Amino acid sequence: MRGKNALSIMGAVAAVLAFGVLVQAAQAAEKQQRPNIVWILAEDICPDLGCYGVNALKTPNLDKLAGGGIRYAKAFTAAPVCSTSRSAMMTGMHQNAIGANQHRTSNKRPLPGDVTPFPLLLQKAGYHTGLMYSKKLDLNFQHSSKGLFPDGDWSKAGDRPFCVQITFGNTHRSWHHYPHNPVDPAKVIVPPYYPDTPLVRRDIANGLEEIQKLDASVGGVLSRLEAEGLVQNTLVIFIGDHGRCQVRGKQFLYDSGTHVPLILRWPGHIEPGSVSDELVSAIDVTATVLAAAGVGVPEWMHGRDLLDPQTPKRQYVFTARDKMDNTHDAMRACRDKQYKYILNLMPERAYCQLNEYKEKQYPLLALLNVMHIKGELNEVQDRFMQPKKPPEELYDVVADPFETKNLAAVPAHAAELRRMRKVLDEWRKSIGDKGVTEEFRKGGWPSTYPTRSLDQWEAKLAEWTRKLLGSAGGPPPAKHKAGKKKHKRVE
Ligand SMILES: [Ca+2]
Repeated sequence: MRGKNALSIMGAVAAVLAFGVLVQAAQAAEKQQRPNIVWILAEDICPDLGCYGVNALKTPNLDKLAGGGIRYAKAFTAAPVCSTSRSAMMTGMHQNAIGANQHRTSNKRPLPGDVTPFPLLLQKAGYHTGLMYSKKLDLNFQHSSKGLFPDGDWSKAGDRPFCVQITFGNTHRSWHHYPHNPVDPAKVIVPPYYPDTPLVRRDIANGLEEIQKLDASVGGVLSRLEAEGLVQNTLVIFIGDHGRCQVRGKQFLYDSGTHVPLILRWPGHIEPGSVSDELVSAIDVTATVLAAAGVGVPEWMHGRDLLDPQTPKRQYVFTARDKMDNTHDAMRACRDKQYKYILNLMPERAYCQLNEYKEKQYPLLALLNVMHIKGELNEVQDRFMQPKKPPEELYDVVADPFETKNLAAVPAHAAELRRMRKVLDEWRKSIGDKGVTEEFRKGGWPSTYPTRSLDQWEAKLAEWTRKLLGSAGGPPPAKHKAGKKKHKRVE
């Protein structure tokens, strides 16, 4: 009996061990199948890439990435500036719903309720989460960067699937000219709200040259994935953190401030060379990442899984702007495929009220101020330089992609105005938008406008002209240290 019992116990132990091995093998296989995620964020860019039809520059690496996956033609960030947009992407939530809507707020608060940054959800599911190339997070809520991304480079992931976030910062101001890889200023598109001058063309060309540099940096990451045999099981995401850092772009709710490139590549899951015309919010990328990792999209999340055909597509995207540095202003917007409606909650302030960052960084702001004060701008160009804003703006973004004809007061568009106004109002209620307090309305940097005298703006303009065009207004100086350096490969 004793021998028989011992045999049965040994048999049971062997069965348990065998079962354990099977479970481990199944878990290992599941881990193997879960994709790695490489989420690349580019600072301050609109879809100014070759694959988006822009011919003035060359972006072979991003074009190739799009050719291997899907390119979204109508992707928008939830906010037009770093910290609020990044807070929204980090949680998959509109920033006003989580108290993260004031850019670079000093009294950061914890996230409300169940809202959890996506890296923590991935960590629970066994993911390595790391920041690479840049440590930038820029979030408006309490967090610890070590807690969100403790693990660093993907080479340290071991047998875990990894999710790394990479920010490439060179498309942020200041922009430089790269003589070894130039963009011809004659080929750039000058929006009708800027005067067409050599300074304007040079500044736009410099921005595109920075995008070419960014393209090479992205190429470094893609080459490394190829060299390490990781392409097949990696979801690569490329997105802008908001629109371009230019007058009437970043900080505003026009497409130039919120329309971004978005490319996803995931072999076997996304048809190569796809182009989507659906409306997408950057917070949808967060949901897509969690779904791809097998975590699932939390119920509290505003974002939707882009790769789930069962999820209803968006009819509208919503964007919001509040404090920028210490410039107090507030705007809300909704956009469908044809119309954009902007609600200016502080119409009493100028679009170009004081913002120290922009006055230091934007050559065109000096040019526009000088020409405005001298009365040299046309009506479209001068509208952004007015001392007040209209309370509402409505644009037909198909007929008027540069958003220059405000239709809010045009009777023929009254029905669309009512519709968009209602949609925005319902959205604001649904996210608990607190709007503007009287204290906020009166606060911030002085709102007097113009912010400087003509003499002061002319001195600034002369300085920018010297920097961008050379002292004689001739060709730009062919010296910039970055132009001599090889692009740093991401290791
Ligand atoms: Ca940014």
